Amino acid sequence: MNDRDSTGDVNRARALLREATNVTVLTGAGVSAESGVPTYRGAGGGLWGGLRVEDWATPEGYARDRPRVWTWYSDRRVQLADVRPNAAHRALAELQRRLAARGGRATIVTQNIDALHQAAGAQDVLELHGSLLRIRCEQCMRREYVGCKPLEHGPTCPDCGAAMRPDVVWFGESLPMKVWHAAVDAAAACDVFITAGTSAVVYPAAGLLDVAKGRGARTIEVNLEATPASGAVDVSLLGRAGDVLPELLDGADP
Ligand code: BJW
Ligand code: ZN
Repeated sequence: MNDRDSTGDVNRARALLREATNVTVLTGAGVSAESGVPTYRGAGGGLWGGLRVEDWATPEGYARDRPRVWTWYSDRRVQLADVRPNAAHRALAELQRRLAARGGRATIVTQNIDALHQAAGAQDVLELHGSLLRIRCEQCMRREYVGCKPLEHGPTCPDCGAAMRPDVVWFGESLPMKVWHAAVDAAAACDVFITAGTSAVVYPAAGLLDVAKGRGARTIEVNLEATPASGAVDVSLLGRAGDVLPELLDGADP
């Protein structure tokens, strides 16, 4: 928060939140950065465990070298065991509680696969890109929670015998349809849409901002730096999510 108008902008954003009963928040890797989870791109990001996400988080990357991709996910899973939610996750869980207490609703839609919103006490989080903590069958619907357990290769499915894979969404793959539709509905129904800690370049998630705007929502961005969304939002707040999101809540209550 170091640009000249930052105090005025925070106050404008607080005023928007004070008026709102239905808020939708889209989060990205920047919201987990202060917990020590590396981002994919932008400030301080680019490499996840030494590998570029564009090269390996794809069906082609998996087909090219399954053991390597399993090790990559296994290492990331194990690292998550020592990771805790930060002030940004806690602020969003608090926003949900406050809005619910006054008959409203805050929906958290996340691109993150680290389950840190849930760990901070958030309810009904919509995980657009799956979860690092689950694996799923390549053939049938079976999903399994594996938590932070190391898994150096995929087990076979106890139901159908096919291979299991990480339950995440790779480039070129469909998002889980029920979750995606729920996210579109939440974006379409909100009075205020917040986009936080995302570079806003990965679709369809980045398009939720347009859905919300198209339905008349007021929009707020929280990020360390400008993104393609910055010019489209009503209020752009430059700063760390762990500082800015709690600040937005202070004084946003009637
Ligand atoms: C802070 C901070 C702090 C840091 N405080 N801020 C050409 C044009 C348009 C689209 C396409 C295209 N060619 C292909 C596509 C589609 C493609 C896509 O979008 N590609 C673009 C990159 C070009 N999308 C897909 O393929 C998607 N599927 C799809 O479209 O299917 C069709 C369909 C649509 C709808 C329904 C059904 C079907 C799938 C996308 C899957 C993305 N998967 C990944 C990997 C997950 C697994 C894994 O981790 O291994 O998801 S990629 C990676 O990027 C991950 C993230 O969720 C996602 C978004 O990243 P995010 O969260 O924005 O993080 P960063 O790192 O990019 O940004 C961090 C930000 O935080 C930065 O701005 C920092 O400044 C900031 N920051 N510290 C505040 N403390
Ligand atoms: Zn199966």
